[in-house]
Amino acid sequence: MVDHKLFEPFDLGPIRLSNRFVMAPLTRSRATSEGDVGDLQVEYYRQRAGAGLIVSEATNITVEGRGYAFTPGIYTDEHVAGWKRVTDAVHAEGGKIFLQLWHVGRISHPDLQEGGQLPVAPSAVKPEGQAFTEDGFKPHVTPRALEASELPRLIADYVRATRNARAAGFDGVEVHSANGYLLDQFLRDGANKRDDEYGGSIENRMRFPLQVVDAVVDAWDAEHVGIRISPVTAANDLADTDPQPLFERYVEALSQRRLAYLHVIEGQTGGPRDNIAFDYDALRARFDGVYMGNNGYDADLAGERLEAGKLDLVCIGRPFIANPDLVTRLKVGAPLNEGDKDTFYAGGAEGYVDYPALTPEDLARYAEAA
Ligand code: 8OZ
Repeated sequence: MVDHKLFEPFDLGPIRLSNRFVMAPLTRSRATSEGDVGDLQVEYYRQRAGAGLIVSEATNITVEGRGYAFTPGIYTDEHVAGWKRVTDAVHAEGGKIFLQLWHVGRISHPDLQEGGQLPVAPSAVKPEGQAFTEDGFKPHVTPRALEASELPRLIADYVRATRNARAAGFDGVEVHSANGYLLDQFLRDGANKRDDEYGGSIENRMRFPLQVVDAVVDAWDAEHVGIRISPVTAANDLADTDPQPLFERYVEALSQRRLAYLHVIEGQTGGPRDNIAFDYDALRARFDGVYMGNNGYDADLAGERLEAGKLDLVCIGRPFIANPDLVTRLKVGAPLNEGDKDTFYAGGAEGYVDYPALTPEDLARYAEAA
């Protein structure tokens, strides 16, 4: 049975959500070459404002942090103006929206960098795989290892992006510390081979991500800052030799910061939940705050885990692509539209803003049957 508490309002600190369903950050690659958003994104996010909370698609905090063509930015005045139209549209529908702050680190390509420079990373370790450039997929390169003396510059980029997100009307920001991007590259030892105070021990590997979190909190406040982690996902060729103690320590440190929420991808991002053993309840126990569970959830699993005290918010990704009114559909038990994978990242309106919501007649029919 669906847990009805999922459909009731939830107070995320000072932010009242209309329900406990969160639309996951979903890269859709429809921004301009400059990272601007416009009419298409306004319509897309407006259609999905029935989620209790939307987390925006991952958004570049700077050119250096960009790893995929046609992803949006939050580092220019034009970016702020474009996003302001999106947040206004979501708010007009009674929704709430956080912006996800993104720096990809080594998951980039010189074609996406200013002056064709190398991508930056904690260490010069090349990931397997390919980058998505404006000319298609190109193999990743060996990144340039960041000097410790450069890190304040990156922190300043996070701070500027946070201020910009606030100016653009977002309800908060989510620090992207998952899926093999920059902060995750510092955390997990598959990409962090440093021998300074930013590498080696767990304490050292957490140092830069926590400095970023502290700076972002300083730039706004803890109630408006969430964070996303993915302890075992293999996305972007990243792994850690011993993730359980690493992420338990990280979550303890995050808990001390009193963040708005902890967003955890349980298992492989977009894949199986349980093919790698990991104790997520141990993370939940270490975080004194709102726990957002993600990956492969439907309303039944979310209801069960909410009932068992294992999550507060449930974050759903792909079903929101094809079902703008997903929460309504789950509530009335209506069938879900199937998403078309060919248009997930294809650009343009098709497969983006043309998935149908239920009509009032459909709704009446399902409500009657329920
Ligand atoms: C899919 C395609 C491109 C980027 C992530 C931001 O995994 C992403 C992403 C996902 O967090």
